[in-house]
Amino acid sequence: MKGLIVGITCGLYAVRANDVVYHTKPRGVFRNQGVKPIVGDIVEFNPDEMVIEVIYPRSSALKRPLIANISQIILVFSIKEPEFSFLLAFKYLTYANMHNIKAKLVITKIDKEHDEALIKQIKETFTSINIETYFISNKTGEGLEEVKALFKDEVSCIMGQTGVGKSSLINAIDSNYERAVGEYSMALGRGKHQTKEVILLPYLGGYIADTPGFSSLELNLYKEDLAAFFPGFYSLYNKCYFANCLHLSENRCAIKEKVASGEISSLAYECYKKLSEEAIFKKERYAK
Ligand SMILES: Nc1nc2c(ncn2[C@@H]2O[C@H](COP(=O)(O)OP(=O)(O)O)[C@@H](O)[C@H]2O)c(=O)[nH]1
Ligand SMILES: [Mg+2]
Ligand SMILES: [Zn+2]
Repeated sequence: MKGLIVGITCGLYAVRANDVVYHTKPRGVFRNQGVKPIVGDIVEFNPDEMVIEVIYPRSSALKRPLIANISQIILVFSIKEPEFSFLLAFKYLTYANMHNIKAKLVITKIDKEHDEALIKQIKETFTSINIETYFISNKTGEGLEEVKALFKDEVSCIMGQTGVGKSSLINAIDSNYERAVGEYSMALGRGKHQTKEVILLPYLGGYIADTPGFSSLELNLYKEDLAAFFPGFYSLYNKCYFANCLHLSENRCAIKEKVASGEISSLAYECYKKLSEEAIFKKERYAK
């Protein structure tokens, strides 16, 4: 029988097929081959023996969160508590680009007192690079209808730091889900109660993944990947004079020209420089 892995608990793989969930184990042969099924895998399993026999090829696979076959990433940030970060938004968007998965931005907690100029700046910055951006409140319901529609027929992975309101968003768009909601702790600077596992919830003909938040430090990007996949850079990448251009101190850099002409916002470029500074090289640049 063909099914979808929707969760993993205590070594058992929950496989959903025809609206029934089976608790299965992978065949021993996978272990010998060093292959591990992950949430999002489409598998062939034997419902009598409750064993997974085949893992179908993945259309995409992320390491953080560990999940396969998603069709879009819904990046969740809050306007406050924790503060919105352009730097982090660009980091996550680069990560999505690297995996060739489309991403959309959802900003929560707009019911909290906030700076309207910041909202305007977020809107301008991201819509100018064709990232759909939505502002919502999980508390008052503002903006939720539009965001609900984003999930139709998609396998969506909700990503974002702990405490931004990922689980609250899932609960707000469907009251059948009772995802554990944590508090944002001022003292810890993050959410207190954390979603611990990756889980796929059926929704509007597709699935939504609720995931544990992870620290941005765990999202390691290399300088080369940033240079190629930073939002807005990709189509220009081959236009720089140097093939391995990092768009920093190099001459005849197509990216820097677009920054100078205003086609790439200086805010985006400042974030790029900072992320590149923090990142390490993937390869030794010059062979000895
Ligand atoms: N005021 C307000 N609080 C929110 C909103 N969304 C989430 N919260 C609160 O933020 C905290 C963290 O939410 P949670 O859903 O657990 O975040 P997660 O870690 O991303 O899953 C909880 O105290 C929620 O009640 C919102 O839109 N407005
Ligand atoms: Mg959560
Ligand atoms: Zn360049």
